[in-house]
Amino acid sequence: MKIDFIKTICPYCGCGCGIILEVVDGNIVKTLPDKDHPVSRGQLCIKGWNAHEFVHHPDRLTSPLLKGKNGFQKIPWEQALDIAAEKLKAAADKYGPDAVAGLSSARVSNEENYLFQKLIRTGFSTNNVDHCARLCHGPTAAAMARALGSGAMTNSIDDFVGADLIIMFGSNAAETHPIIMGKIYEARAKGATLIVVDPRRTEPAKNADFYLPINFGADIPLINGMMGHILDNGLEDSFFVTERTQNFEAVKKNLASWPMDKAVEISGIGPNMIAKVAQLYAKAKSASIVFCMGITQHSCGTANVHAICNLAMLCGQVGRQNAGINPLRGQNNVQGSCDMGALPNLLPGYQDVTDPGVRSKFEASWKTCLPSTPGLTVTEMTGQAGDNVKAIYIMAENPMMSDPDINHVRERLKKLDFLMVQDIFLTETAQLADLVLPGACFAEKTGTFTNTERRVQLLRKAVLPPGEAVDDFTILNRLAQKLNLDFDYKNPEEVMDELATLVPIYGGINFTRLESAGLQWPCPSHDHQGTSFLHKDNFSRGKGLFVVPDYTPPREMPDPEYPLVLVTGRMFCHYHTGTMTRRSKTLSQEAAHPFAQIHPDDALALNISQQDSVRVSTRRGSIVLSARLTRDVRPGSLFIPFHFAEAPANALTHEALDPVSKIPEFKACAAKLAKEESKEDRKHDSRKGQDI
Ligand SMILES: Nc1nc2c(c(=O)[nH]1)N[C@H]1C(S)=C(S)[C@@H](COP(=O)(O)OP(=O)(O)OC[C@H]3O[C@@H](n4cnc5c(=O)[nH]c(N)nc54)[C@H](O)[C@@H]3O)O[C@H]1N2
Ligand SMILES: Nc1nc2c(c(=O)[nH]1)N[C@H]1C(S)=C(S)[C@@H](COP(=O)(O)OP(=O)(O)OC[C@H]3O[C@@H](n4cnc5c(=O)[nH]c(N)nc54)[C@H](O)[C@@H]3O)O[C@H]1N2
Ligand code: SF4
Ligand SMILES: [Mo]
Repeated sequence: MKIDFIKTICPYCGCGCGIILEVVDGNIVKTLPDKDHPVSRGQLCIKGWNAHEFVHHPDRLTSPLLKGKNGFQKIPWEQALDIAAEKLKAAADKYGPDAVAGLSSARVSNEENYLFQKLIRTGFSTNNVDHCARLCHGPTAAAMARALGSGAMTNSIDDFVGADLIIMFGSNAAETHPIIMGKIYEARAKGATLIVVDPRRTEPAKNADFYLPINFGADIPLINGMMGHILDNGLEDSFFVTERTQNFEAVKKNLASWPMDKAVEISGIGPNMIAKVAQLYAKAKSASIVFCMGITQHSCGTANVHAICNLAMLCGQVGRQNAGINPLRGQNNVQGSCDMGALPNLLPGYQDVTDPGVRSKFEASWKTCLPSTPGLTVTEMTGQAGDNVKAIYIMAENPMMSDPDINHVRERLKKLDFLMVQDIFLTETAQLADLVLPGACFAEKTGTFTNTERRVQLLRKAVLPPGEAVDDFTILNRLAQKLNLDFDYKNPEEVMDELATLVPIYGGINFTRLESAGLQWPCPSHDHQGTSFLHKDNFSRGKGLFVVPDYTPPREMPDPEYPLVLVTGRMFCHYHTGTMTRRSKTLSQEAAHPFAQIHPDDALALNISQQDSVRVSTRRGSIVLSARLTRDVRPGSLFIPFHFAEAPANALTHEALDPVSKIPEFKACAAKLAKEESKEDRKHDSRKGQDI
């Protein structure tokens, strides 16, 4: 018997915890926590502890699949890659370069993302490459890059422990970033004040010193109310505002149109509470803001993030070790996939594709001519599928579950000339594909992931992929050969070395230096130790920019026909479209079935009891799932996690987009609820009844 212990990184959330895979005779039998890991230090959440459970699942894709008249049939790799190259090229030749589009992924390595965007840009001469960051922290990237010069978390995860005050806007980190929540609780145990702003009474809300049950989409009014109070009472940091920022006068003028009673009316938070948290935040020695999808997934998402930046700059609570603005990045490698330029307007390292100087640097290295106009975003690609866009290559994303209004997405994807999906399972999206390529998962590859605190970390191969499945790095290289492109990298390390020459923030990073604890970018040179917090003496853009945030309410408000507000999001033991966690025995046992959180008053009015089958409908579609009655949601609202394919929340969601970042409004639309008279005996999960 051969036993190995392989140190690597958890494949789920952006905390980027260290795990050790125990491998017996080529099979992973256990996941253990890594005591030496700089972030997790021997701790993991339930997903991390069970990270190996999907790896050897019999549903794994084991060979390329081509769709024919009688469904999918297995084909050899050579044939699959020939078809892939031929079909993608045919679309570009017939309809022009922008008829091809690619979805890259926050689940795969930096090196794979780098190759993917290089393949799309150099292979088809289009910037039509994007990924799920668009659905996630797109507004953060847009607003923080504009206001501060960088869209990343300003501080490190450990820095939370030293903060005197932490205010969380729209983040349920106890379920979504559990290891970070642990650090926040550690700070609280040491005396820090915890303030939580969320329409739902989440676990962080229950453990907060001050909980603000805000109205949906009303964060700008709340923050404007706080800023008005701070200015009226002279609590601002005028030295910081004068020395380090610009355009404050415009924001100050705008605040004149936000008297306290207007902030109170729209946000639903009382004047004393607004005043109290404003004072605490302004007066704290070091205050840290945490924010997540409750802020970004709104049609005013970018403006929401500007409001947060304004508040922090007004009080000088940014640019210090324990004070900053911290968007918790969601996916294991979403920071990295953005860093790698899997974005339609930016080349690797956030270098603008419209800048001729930038383009010529990449053109010289890649020996090619690059397109200069920004490409399409995720939602634009699917929105234009069948019209301008004729062929889409999707690597490691599942838009048929994760995009808004999936009934519409399905219709659109079906209109394509060619859809190719590269995944580890036959997902809802892969089922629609003409060609499916079997990739390898995190445990079967080397490379790097960059976590939410900008820490670039090594991923180590523990086992072989199943059957003929091949890692995404190899697939991309082989496809590049078929497309006659000028690249064929020997290993991921070579990609990182090339990246370091082109991307200054990764300039000092190489695989050898990452061996022990990884490195936090910016790391510009080989003698640089990495950067734990940003914007110390200057903002990355020079002066911090105040921007007037235009408040707009959610695009679809409740009405007599659809009287409830539907919020969608996550729960602890499942991850996104469920392809991995729902194939984990342990995690599935924790939560096996889809449910909607409903307030008991709404349930009573409709004669709905705990665990009844209910139908939730919107103008886009309807789903049937089980009722979970809880006072954690407010009357007149529903919360549904989007992990369950049998009751997909995105059959209900709305396509309304934030005009700047193009993120969909996943966090609010109008819905109705009815008891479903079903004969079916619905199974119940282990949390039966405990919520009410
Ligand atoms: N277990 C688990 N962990 C995950 C993931 C997962 O799928 N499962 N996914 C990862 C990814 S990619 C991401 S992006 C993160 C997301 O992590 P989070 O953003 O923490 O998760 P969500 O459940 O989407 O939403 C957070 C909260 O926003 C609140 N909210 C809704 N509307 C508003 C509003 O108008 N204002 C305010 N202030 N709050 C509002 C919701 O009630 C919800 O509690 O999680 C990451 N971690
Ligand atoms: N209603 C609603 N919808 C949402 C959200 C919400 O809050 N509400 N949140 C949005 C957000 S923040 C996000 S980030 C998106 C996430 O949306 P997606 O990225 O589409 O969701 P995932 O389930 O993470 O999809 C990743 C896919 O990659 C595959 N995969 C995993 N590892 C590998 C690998 O190494 N190689 C290959 N080839 N495949 C791999 C998985 O099997 C899976 O099919 O969802 C968005 N959609
Ligand atoms: S907190 Fe995130 S990275 Fe850490 S073990 Fe849990 S899912 Fe994995
Ligand atoms: Mo996300």
